[in-house]
Amino acid sequence: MIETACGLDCYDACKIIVEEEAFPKISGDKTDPVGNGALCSLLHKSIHDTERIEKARVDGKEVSLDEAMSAVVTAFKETSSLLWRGSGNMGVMQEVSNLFMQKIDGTLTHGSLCDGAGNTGILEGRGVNKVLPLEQIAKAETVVVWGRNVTVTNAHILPFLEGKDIVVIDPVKTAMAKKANIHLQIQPRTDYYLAIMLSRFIYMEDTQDTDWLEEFASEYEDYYDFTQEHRIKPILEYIGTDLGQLGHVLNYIRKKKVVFLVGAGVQKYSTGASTLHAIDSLASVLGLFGKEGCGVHYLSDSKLGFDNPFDVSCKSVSKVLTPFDEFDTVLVQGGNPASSMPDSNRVCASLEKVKNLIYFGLYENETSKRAKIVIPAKNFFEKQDIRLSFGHQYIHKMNKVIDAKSGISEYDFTQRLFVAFGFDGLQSEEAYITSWLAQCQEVDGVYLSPAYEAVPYSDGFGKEGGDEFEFIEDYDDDFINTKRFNKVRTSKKNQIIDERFHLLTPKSSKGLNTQFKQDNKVHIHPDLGYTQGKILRLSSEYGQVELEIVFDDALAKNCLLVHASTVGLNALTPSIVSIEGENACFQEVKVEIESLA
Ligand SMILES: Nc1nc2c(c(=O)[nH]1)N[C@H]1C(S)=C(S)[C@@H](COP(=O)(O)OP(=O)(O)OC[C@H]3O[C@@H](n4cnc5c(=O)[nH]c(N)nc54)[C@H](O)[C@@H]3O)O[C@H]1N2
Ligand SMILES: Nc1nc2c(c(=O)[nH]1)N[C@H]1C(S)=C(S)[C@@H](COP(=O)(O)OP(=O)(O)OC[C@H]3O[C@@H](n4cnc5c(=O)[nH]c(N)nc54)[C@H](O)[C@@H]3O)O[C@H]1N2
Ligand SMILES: [Mo]
Repeated sequence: MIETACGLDCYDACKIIVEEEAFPKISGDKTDPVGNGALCSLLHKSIHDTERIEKARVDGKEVSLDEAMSAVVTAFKETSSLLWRGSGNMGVMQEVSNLFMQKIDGTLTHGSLCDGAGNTGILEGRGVNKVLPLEQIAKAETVVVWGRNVTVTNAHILPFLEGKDIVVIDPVKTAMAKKANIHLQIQPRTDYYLAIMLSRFIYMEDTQDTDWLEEFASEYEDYYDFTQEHRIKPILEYIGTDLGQLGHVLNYIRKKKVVFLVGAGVQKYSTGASTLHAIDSLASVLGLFGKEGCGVHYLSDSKLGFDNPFDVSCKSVSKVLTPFDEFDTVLVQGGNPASSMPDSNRVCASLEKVKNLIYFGLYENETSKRAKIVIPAKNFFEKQDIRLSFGHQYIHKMNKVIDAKSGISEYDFTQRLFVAFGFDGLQSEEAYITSWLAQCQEVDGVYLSPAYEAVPYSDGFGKEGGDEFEFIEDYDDDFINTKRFNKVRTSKKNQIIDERFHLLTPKSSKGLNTQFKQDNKVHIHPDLGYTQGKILRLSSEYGQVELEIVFDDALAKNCLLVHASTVGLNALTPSIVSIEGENACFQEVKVEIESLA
């Protein structure tokens, strides 16, 4: 039996068991508290349905790995080099290549395409972003699923939600919303206001957790004052809800054990940090931190508590607005920026100007097509690694299951560069793996994050504990200003031919970001006068894409939904970063539509 873990970028990070020689047959581990023995279709896809890059390439010509690696060495002798790393493999060894970048005085990236805005909002309130253990979620009475599409992106959490009252807050009637006790189908980008309004009503009816607040968040009266600066009637209208609905929600969250499961969906906006800070502030008013069965579960800092041997001090540029063309050599490792970054037209033009674009990955994609040098990677069954998780405290050693037919691991890639440049200081692969594991808490043969606490924040907030929770006290946006988006152009013969829609870009059940299965559809409400199956042109101030129409009554009439895995989608999305947290703002855009043919 060989044990390993799934390296795909997901909350669940499941344990995998492979019988000796039985690969590609794999199974889950029934004793795994997270995966409970089940494995998802994406993991199976990653083994069975993908075409791997088998051969290295230079200038479009297939070459041996040695030849391609000498082209890489030459490329890194240029004056300026950048490493842009994606999240194709979540193993910690992905970062070993930082050590080489430091040696050549190269550049890395900062900021995030994923959870960075929300993470910053959490740090503002709590000081550290600790994971809420799944075992606490299991003890809740009510779970509020807030901008997370659990059945698609986090399916292994479902057993922990069984038998609970469920409130879903999502502009889309998701599968979970259909089963929930309440679904608040709010307008996109209004979660900050919703959290403020709920806090305000809790104060108004005097059901805040005063004992807890006195001890852990004593500025709560200032926060009450802040919530009162928000006018109730226009804001409820703007959110798309009313007092009656919010009264129902309060019945499920007042004086109960409540967990908020917050997803990436609420924070793909310039204001994403404030949204998480406001949601945490609401949780504090309810006294949900540091207690059994309560808390806020978001994408947590999986490296919290570790001393990371791959932490380096390098120059860095934005991960979201990366100026690729300012570098002679760009290494894209484990990512597909030509498709996954916002504003693809800008990104692709910039990538095309790079003298030496190196793509180091598993599959052909929009980035590999543009690369001068292509290096095939090994997948996570073909190398050893350590898997941390942003969704839970369990840590798995990823053991090698099979020998790769081709490709090179990140460690071997880095080691070859160290040798070619005559650098020293790289330890053995084994030494790094051991150093990560040695830092874990080990309980009955199970590894846990060094930062794991059964009930996080029970000693207060901040890095050392003992600090108080800091409430949100300002907001860099004005909901009235956001109306600049809502320019509706006149319709011909009462038919709406051109309106400005919100663009929702959630994850797809069939793909993992841009991997495996790409999509070509746009979801739209059936009552808008369009025809299913026809082609719709979507345009924003950044670009255009043409997609096939699918009717979807889970959407409000002013929203379009295009899965994040759709080719061409990010031509529409903006080159801006969030006000705080240096995050991409994929949904901070409105689009016009036009039916073709
Ligand atoms: N199958 C599959 N699973 C995945 C991935 C994948 O590509 N495919 N990707 C993985 C990765 S990288 C990540 S980061 C996670 C992300 O997983 P999630 O946190 O679930 O994020 P999303 O799927 O982007 O969006 C979640 C929900 O947010 C809703 N939403 C959109 N805008 C708003 C809003 O303004 N307010 C509110 N309240 N809700 C809103 C969407 O309708 C959607 O239901 O999933 C991981 N798991
Ligand atoms: N519009 C819109 N865009 C989005 C999002 C959205 O919600 N909406 N979501 C964003 C989010 S949350 C994320 S996390 C990003 C993800 O965006 P990226 O980080 O670019 O991830 P992927 O598109 O999945 O590309 C991963 C690539 O990694 C390679 N790979 C896999 N395993 C390995 C390995 O072991 N070694 C190496 N060297 N390569 C490997 C594969 O070839 C694959 O093509 O996308 C973002 N883009
Ligand atoms: Mo992500």
